[in-house]
Amino acid sequence: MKVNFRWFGHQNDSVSLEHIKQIPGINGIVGALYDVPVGEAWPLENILELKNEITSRGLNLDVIESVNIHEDIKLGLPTRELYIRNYQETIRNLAKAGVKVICYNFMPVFDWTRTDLAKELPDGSTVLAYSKEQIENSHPDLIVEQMENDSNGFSLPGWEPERLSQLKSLFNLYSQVSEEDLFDNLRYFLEQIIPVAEEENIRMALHPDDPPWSVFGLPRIVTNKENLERIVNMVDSPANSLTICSGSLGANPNNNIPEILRYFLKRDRVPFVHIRNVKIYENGDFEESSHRSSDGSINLYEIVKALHDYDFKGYFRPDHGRMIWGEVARPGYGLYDRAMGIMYILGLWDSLEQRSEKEKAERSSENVTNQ
Ligand SMILES: [Mn+2]
Repeated sequence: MKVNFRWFGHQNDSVSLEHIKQIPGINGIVGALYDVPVGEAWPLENILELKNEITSRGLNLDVIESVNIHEDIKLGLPTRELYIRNYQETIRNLAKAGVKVICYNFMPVFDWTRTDLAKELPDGSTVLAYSKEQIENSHPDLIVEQMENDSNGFSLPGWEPERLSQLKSLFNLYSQVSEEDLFDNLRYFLEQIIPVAEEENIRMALHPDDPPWSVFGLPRIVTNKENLERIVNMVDSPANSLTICSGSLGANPNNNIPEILRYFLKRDRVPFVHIRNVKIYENGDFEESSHRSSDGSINLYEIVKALHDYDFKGYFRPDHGRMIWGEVARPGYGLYDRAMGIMYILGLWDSLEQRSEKEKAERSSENVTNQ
């Protein structure tokens, strides 16, 4: 299991590579180019520049998150052909730079959605939170405005201004797109992307929708085990894989994350895992919590146990963290709580490792006695 940490580049992140390097067990950075408009091909030169910056600090750049998908692809418009060609070129360029996994999502218009980016918990820490009622009584424009105002001056990943400037026309276009259409448009995309990923030894890792249900009436399909299964079967290849994100899928209590994880690990469709906890309420609200199992609704022990049982060799990163100790950072992406999350996950992993070593030793001594 390779420990990774998301980083937004030296101009866009409050956290430095030097500090990330000091997290025990760290292997690499989950990075991206943030100055290429959605839909354009990522220039090799810029990718190599990012890679050199990261590898010169002794860290790897094996995982990219995200290469965002142009809305025309999700909408199935004729103009998608150009954007799909550009996406293929991005895959080839990333492969040239040694990248192994590309995380992406297929959510119409909005990326992850929250109603509060700094909800205060009783201990004084703040977290990202979602109020169902607030979404139901709000308007997309208001949510966009609120996200911008609450972002501590950082741009939010997935909330690129150029995409959101056309909110109204996008909503009009999506009013004609059903969930079945969205499945068709994803299939069309995968059929052209996956052969290129196979050729280039890259694994595409689709991230679940966050939250895993429709917001503002937009279609959403990457939401549960059944749909994930349908998607990996669309193009049956290990290159057509998943990012299992415990917090995104886990916001719906019907999603049994350890079970889903085991199912797709068995099929070798999980090159990348996002691990975080989330506390869900009966009324459909949820808030992010510390990684510790007892602080949220998800049993992280069972998640790490599933990874350990399958001898997981892929990548994980702590997903979001709380904002603690007065840190000022991009909401969800401070250093301290994410680093603590890594230590918790590694603690679980190491204890499982010790236990299986001990069991192995006991078995072999039993064999000796039996002989
Ligand atoms: Mn995630």
